[in-house]
Amino acid sequence: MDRPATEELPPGLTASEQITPEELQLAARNHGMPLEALRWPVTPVGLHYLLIHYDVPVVDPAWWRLELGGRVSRARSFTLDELRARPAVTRPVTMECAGNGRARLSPRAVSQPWLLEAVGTAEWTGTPLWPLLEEAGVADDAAEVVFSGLDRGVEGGIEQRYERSLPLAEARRADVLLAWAVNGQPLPPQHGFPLRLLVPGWYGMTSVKWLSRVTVSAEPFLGYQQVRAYRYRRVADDDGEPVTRIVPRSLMAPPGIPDFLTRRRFLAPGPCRLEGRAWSGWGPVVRVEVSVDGGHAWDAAELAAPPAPHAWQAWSYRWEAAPGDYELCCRAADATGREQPAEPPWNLGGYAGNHPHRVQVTVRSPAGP
Ligand SMILES: Nc1nc2c(c(=O)[nH]1)N[C@H]1C(S)=C(S)[C@@H](COP(=O)(O)O)O[C@H]1N2
Ligand SMILES: [Mo]
Repeated sequence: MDRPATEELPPGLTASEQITPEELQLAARNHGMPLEALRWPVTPVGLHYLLIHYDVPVVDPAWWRLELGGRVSRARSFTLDELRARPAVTRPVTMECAGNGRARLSPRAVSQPWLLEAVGTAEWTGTPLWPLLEEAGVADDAAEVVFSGLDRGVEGGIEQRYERSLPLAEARRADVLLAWAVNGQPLPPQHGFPLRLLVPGWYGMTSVKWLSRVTVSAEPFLGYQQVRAYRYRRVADDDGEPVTRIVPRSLMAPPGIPDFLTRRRFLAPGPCRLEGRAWSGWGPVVRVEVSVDGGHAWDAAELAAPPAPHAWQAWSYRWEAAPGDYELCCRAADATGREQPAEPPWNLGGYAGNHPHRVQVTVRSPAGP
């Protein structure tokens, strides 16, 4: 293969080999959503995945302010109470980490080693961003809006705050929120207390937590998380394309019961209802297919309409399970024609690895208690 060795890839390491202690350290901090939680339409907060680049900051609303400035006529700051007094909306949104699937790519980037669990759907409550910016008077030369978190760290050798930008046209969308609650509760520390950005349809890195500053800018933002991380690059010195919206994915709630260590599933022979969820940030999912033979033959699953524009859709499939070993698979396609390919294009950062989900199962009569 023509993949160059870089500092970001341990030489010769393939996905089947052991992950590094550094990857394990990240995996233990940033937990995924156990796939059985796909059975809930709205993910209970403690089961939603987490991705925290640096440390969870301790924030006291007594001193916390949201500063709004840059290319606006009236810069100002808001207390949490002032924001909460504004018109509020609540909507279910599926959030997924751009690195979901990374651990299975070969070779893989040494980073958070997600398998498939970096997803969750929560009901976020907040106030739309755009009216705040309009009230502040956005300058004619505005091009982007930069969102700064309170958390600091060192990444790629660079000391930084966690910051990301959005093009003005995206920041203007009515569904982009400044959110202070999740599933009806104030944001817990790990999800961005007291305030986070929420950009439905985009990968999670866009939804800046512990938000403290919103800066309208006439220039493209060149921060690390914008121009180094979250780019589709094949070689390290390539600028790459920015990672933006979520590509289609479907996951299956694992049927039956698991083996403790391997997670292989065991289920009894007979009629069985396979079920899961599917989503895409580009448009609604229009097709989910299931294979019970490792991806050779595919059959259409039943697919429910999305409960809201960027919330995952339930699917189900009736399977007559006969004794034997199987590899169950699912894959989704959205209304724009994007689908889950057998082999998604490899990239250095390990982003958007949306292989079909594969679940190993053994159908046999129950033994034991
Ligand atoms: N300030 C800040 N915001 C952040 C992050 C971060 O590390 N710091 N991680 C981002 C990434 S990569 C993801 S996938 C989502 C995860 O949100 P969650 O932990 O609430 O699921 O938050 C994003 N917002
Ligand atoms: Mo992420």
